[in-house]
Amino acid sequence: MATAARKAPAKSKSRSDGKSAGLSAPKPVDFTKDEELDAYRRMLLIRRFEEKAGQLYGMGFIGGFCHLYIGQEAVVTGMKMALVDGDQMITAYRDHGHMLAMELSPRGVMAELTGRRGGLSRGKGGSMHMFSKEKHFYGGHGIVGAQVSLGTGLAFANRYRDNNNVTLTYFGDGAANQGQVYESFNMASLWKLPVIYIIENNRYAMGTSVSRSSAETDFSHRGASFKIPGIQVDGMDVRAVKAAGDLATEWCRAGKGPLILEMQTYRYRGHSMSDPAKYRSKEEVQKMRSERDPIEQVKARLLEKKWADEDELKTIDKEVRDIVADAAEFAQNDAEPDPSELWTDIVL
Ligand SMILES: Cc1ncc(C[n+]2csc(CCOP(=O)(O)OP(=O)(O)O)c2C)c(N)n1
Ligand SMILES: [Mg+2]
Repeated sequence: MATAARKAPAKSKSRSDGKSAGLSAPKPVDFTKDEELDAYRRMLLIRRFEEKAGQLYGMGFIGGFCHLYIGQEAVVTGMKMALVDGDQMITAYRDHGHMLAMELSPRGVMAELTGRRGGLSRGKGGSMHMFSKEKHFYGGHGIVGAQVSLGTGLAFANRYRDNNNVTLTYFGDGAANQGQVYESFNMASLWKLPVIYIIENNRYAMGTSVSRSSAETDFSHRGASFKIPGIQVDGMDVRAVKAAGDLATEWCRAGKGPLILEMQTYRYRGHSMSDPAKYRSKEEVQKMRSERDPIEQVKARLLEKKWADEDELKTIDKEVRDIVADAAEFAQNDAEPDPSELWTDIVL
C-alpha cells in the first residue's frame, strides 16, 4: 500500500462539549456529607463484591465467564444517584456492579455466579444473565451491542405508556462499533425516546485498544448523524457522573429524546478471568489506580473535610465486608438447582 494512503488524516477538531445541541458538560457538583458517604459505601460494596468474586473464581466455585467491574464503580454509582423509582437499567456482561447499584441482593447475585438455586436466575444464568423486573434491571447480556436495541425498546415502552421514566442503556467502547447500535440511535432520535446511552469507555475491548479499533475515538460524537447530542464525562469522578446523570435524566423527562454520555473510565482487572494482559503495561494500570481511583477520591474528600475519620471509614469497610462475606457464604453452601430445573424457564 502506498505510504500516502496509510498516512493518518488530520484529527477533526474536538466538539466534546456537545455544542451542536447547545449542551455543555456540567461541572461536577459538590456533594453533601451524606451524598459522599452514600457514594463511598455503594462503590465500596461493588469493589469488595468483585474482589470476592475473583477469589471464588480462583477457588473453583465460579466457572465460565466472569467479567469484573473493578475500577469503573463511579459510573453506575453516580448514575444511580440521578434516578427516580421506575427508571430502568440494562447493560452487557460486565454487570455485577450495575446489579448492586440497582440494589439487587448481593446473596442473589453471588449465588448466581456459583450456579446455586438461590441465585437470581435460580443458578441457571450465571454471571452474564440476571434480571429483576422488580428492581427495573433488565440484564445482563452476552451478545456485544444487543442490549442497546433492547434498551431502546424499553424506552419506547415508557414513551408509549407516558410514564416519565427513563432507561439507562450501557455499552462499551467496543460495542459502540456494532451496527445495531446505530439502527437503535436512529429510531430513538426519530421517536424522541427517553433513553440515555451510556458508553463506558474503559479504553479496551478485550485486548484491543480504542485507538486500534475506532475511527472516531470521541464517543460523545457517535450520535451526530442522528442528531443525538453527547457529552464526555470523567467517569472516575462520581460527582461528575452524578451531574451528567442529572442533566441527562432532566433532558429525557423534558421529552427532548435520547442523549449520549461517554464515561471515560478504566478497568483494572483483565477482560474476563483469563487475560494475558499483553496489550497494556502494568505501569498504565498502576498509574490509574494511584492517581484516579474513584473510591480513593471520595475517601480523600471525606477525610479532608473531616466528614469522617479513618476509624469511621474502617467501620464502613467492615460493614460492607460483612455483607459480602455473608453473600459468599450463602453462595458456597446453597444447593445446586434440582435436575428437573433443566425443563423450567424455557420455551419448548
Ligand atoms: C456480537 C459479539 N461479538 C463478539 C463477542 C466477543 N466479545 C465479548 S466481549 C467483547 C469486547 C467488548 O468490549 P467493550 O464493548 O469495550 O466492553 P468491555 O468488555 O470493555 O466492558 C467481545 C468482542 C460477543 N460476545 N458478541
Ligand atoms: Mg471496553
